[in-house]
This record gives sequence, structure tokens and C-alpha cells, in this order.
Amino acid sequence: MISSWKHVKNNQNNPVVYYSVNSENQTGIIKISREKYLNALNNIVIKDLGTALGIMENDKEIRSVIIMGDGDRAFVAGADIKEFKNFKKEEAYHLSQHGKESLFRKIQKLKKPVIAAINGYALGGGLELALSCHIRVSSDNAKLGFPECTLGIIPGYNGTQMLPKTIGLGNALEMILTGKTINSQEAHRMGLVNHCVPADALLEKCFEITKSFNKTSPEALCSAIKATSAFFLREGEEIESKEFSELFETSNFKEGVSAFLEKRKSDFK
Ligand code: CO8
Repeated sequence: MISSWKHVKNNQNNPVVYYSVNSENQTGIIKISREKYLNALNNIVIKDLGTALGIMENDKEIRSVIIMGDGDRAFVAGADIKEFKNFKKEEAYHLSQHGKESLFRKIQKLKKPVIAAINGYALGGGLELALSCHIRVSSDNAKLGFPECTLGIIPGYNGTQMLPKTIGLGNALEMILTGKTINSQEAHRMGLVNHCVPADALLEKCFEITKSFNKTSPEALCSAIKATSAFFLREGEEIESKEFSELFETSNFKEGVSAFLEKRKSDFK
């Protein structure tokens, strides 16, 4: 189904994002490849994903895009906790805003439809990445959630804006406030994912959808994406980044993150 992979070149000489084109389906595939860390989003992944999306957008052969995680354990297990564990609130605010500008909004506004192929954990920033995509398909072993409150923070890449719009306020608040993970079937019931399929049929299902997309007018798809994304509230995004960064000054954030890294239960005061 997928022929050869190319990687996005970065100055770390450490490829973390690969891409390929399925000519038969006129579909580009982007793969996040930090399998050892469950594909957690660090700065390089965010930058390289942005580059890969640019390549997809400019390639006339490509009509639709699929984003997936490497391996069979995770789509993306969140933003890289090790990267932001010592951040001050200004750095946290910048990270949140920069990620939104360089990646999350870019996906939402891409002129071609983007499908998240959720092949395992989609947590925190990983679920926000999936929510930025226009369609979500999950494998039946996927686990989805927003564990941020258990770390002493909140979602910072538009999760507080996109989740209630996708599954309704009550369901969204329950997921965010408890930090609990839900399974693929529950996510499908709530409308968080469009389809839930056996793991070995995940890409096949995504290609089936892109095949239907690709039979329609590309200009119409582009306009439909633009119009349906227009409900996005800039004010809500701004409040989210501000609240997200303020939490970096709290002792409970330090406790939540230390507990995760030390592999123990957190003791919030
Ligand atoms: N960040 C960094 N490293 C991670 C992450 C992560 N999000 N998730 C997993 N890893 C690492 C682990 O530390 C571990 O590394 P090491 O071998 O060096 O200890 C490796 O990946 C494998 O993970 P585990 O050993 O923990 O695997 P398990 O099968 O035991 O557990 C879990 C899998 C349940 C997914 C577990 O790894 C976990 O709970 N991960 C963290 C999930 C999480 O809390 N995600 C949310 C992060 S916060 C976030 O996304 C904020 C988004 C907003 C950001 C806005 C701008 C900053």
C-alpha cells in the first residue's frame, strides 16, 4: 500500500518525520517516528511535521493526507513532558502559541483533507493533533484521553476548544477534568473518531475514505474545509494558552511532572 518512505531533513541529523505518496490513491502519508517515546511531540517533530505538510500541500499529485504514528503502540502519547518539565510560564506560553501557529492551525487550514490514523495511544497533544485533522479513524486497540490535569496543567494545543465542539461540552469536560483514557469503541460512540476498525485494517479504511474525497472537486473540498473551520474562536485559543502557561508556576505542576518521570503516583496538595 505504501511504497518508499522519505524523511524530512533536520539539523539534528535524526529523522523523526517520514512521508510517502500512494499514487494509486493520490494520497500522501506522514509518519511520526519516535517509537521509543511513543511518538511524543517534541520541538523537532512539530517543526518537521510542518515541513511535511508543506510538501503535501505543494504536491499536485496529492489530493488527501493521512497522518499516523510509527509502530503499533501509539499515534502520539502527548507533548514531550521531558522537554517542558522545567519551563517558566513565558516559555510555556510561547510553546503553546508556536505549536498552534506552526502546526495545529496549519493542519486545520490545509487545502486538502487530512485524516488522523490513530494506531494506539492518542493522549494530550497527540489527541489535539488528531483533533486538528479533519477526520479521525482509530484502530480497535487505540486509547484516547487528555491526562493534562493529572500532570497539573491543561490541554494547550486547542484541546479545550476542539474537544467540546467535537463531542459536546459534557463529554469534553468529563474527559478533561478526570484525565481518564477512553477506548476506541467509546471514542466512536461519542463521535470523537469517525470510524473504529481492526488494527490491520486501519490504513485500508483511511484509503477508502481518501478515495471518496478524491472523486470530488479539489476546489470544493478546499472551500468546505475553510468554511467549516471558520467556527474556530481565536479568543478561546488565547485564553487556553494563557491559562496553560500560568499553571507552570504552580507547585502541583512540578509534582505532577516529577511523579510521571519518577514513575510514581502524584501527591497533589
Ligand atoms: N513525553 C515524554 N516521554 C514520554 C511520553 C510523553 N508524553 N509518553 C511516553 N513517554 C516515554 C516514557 O517516558 C518512556 O520513556 P523511558 O523508556 O525513557 O522511560 C517511553 O516513552 C515508553 O513509555 P512508558 O514506559 O511510560 O510506557 P507504558 O506502556 O508503561 O505507558 C503511557 C504508556 C500510559 C502512554 C505512558 O507512557 C504515559 O502515561 N505517557 C504520558 C501521557 C501523557 O501524560 N501525555 C500528555 C502529555 S502533556 C501534553 O500533551 C500537553 C499538551 C499541550 C502542550 C502545549 C504546549 C506545551
